[in-house]
Amino acid sequence: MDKKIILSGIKPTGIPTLGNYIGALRNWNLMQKDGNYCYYMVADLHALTVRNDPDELRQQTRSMAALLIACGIDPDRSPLFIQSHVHQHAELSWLLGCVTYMGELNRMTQFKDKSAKHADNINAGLYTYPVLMASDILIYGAHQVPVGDDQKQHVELARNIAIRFNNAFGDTFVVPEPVMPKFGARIMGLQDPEHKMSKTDTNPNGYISMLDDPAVITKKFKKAVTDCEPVIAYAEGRYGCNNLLTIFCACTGKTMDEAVKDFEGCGYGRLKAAVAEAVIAELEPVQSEYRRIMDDREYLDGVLKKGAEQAAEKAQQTLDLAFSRVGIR
Ligand code: AQP
Repeated sequence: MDKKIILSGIKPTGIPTLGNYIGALRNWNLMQKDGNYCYYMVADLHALTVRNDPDELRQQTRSMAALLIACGIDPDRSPLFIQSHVHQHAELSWLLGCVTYMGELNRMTQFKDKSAKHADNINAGLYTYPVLMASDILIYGAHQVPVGDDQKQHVELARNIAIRFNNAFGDTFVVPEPVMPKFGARIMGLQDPEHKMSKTDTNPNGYISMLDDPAVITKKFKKAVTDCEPVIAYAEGRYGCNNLLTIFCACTGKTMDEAVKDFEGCGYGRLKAAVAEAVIAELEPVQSEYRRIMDDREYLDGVLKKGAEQAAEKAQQTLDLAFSRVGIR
């Protein structure tokens, strides 16, 4: 298999959820093991598109970096950095914004969703955030971007921007592709299983945080919304049940057929307890590794400093090329 350059990022808008973990984080770890060259980023600039508390953002940014390492990212092999520490992202974003059409940004479903959710703060950053995300990807020459289903549209926009820029100014950017997990590209909320699980859900029972303790996880699954059908099955329109089965498969490695068979003749109580157990077993080692890393301030600072230096070296090369292509340098 060809070795690829991969870029992965996550916004430090809160503690990541089980959705972030299944849809993204745990796959990031696997991708670096295939001999690919991976860049891992905590996207703090993206976190500013909704109102934020400065102290919380600082704390959540570090905490996110520690969680990424706890999920298996090896900073000795792959640069792990904070987005704002590599100033080149924001600079390239300006160039890319000049080849992005408003019509394209108007179509972004996440902008529509977030505008509805934050009607009192529909800022320009929220609107142009997919351009900054294109910059995050293109600046490293990433071939692949592992994402959950909700971010696929943004990676497709990055592709279009790269192709348009290359056509206008000559070969400059690698055209990236989104990579989605086989299972769990969209984990749904536990209280509203027709919408994706989100770390900024105002109802904490709607999501499993990666740092929830076992008792809380069990309680949240117990309260999960299902339906009145008597049989546990994976079927059209059975959002809550489908979601629990998907989480079960993602955490146990079972196929959907095997999972459905496991719960033949069982009620939702049994399914919910089994899903909770599988999730607790999956998250427990990550949680204890996280606590260990957070206790070692010097180590984490060192990792992030080195990661930013490595990332900036590559980012500057791409930025210089892009600037010279458009006639600025
Ligand atoms: N529910 C989900 N199921 C599967 N994958 C998901 N991802 C997010 N939610 C789910 C994937 O996680 C990666 C990092 O996402 P992000 O935090 O940078 O942004 P997001 O997609 O906006 O995630 P949230 O949790 O919904 O954050 P907030 O609440 O701040 O907007 C991405 O690859 C994403 O696809």
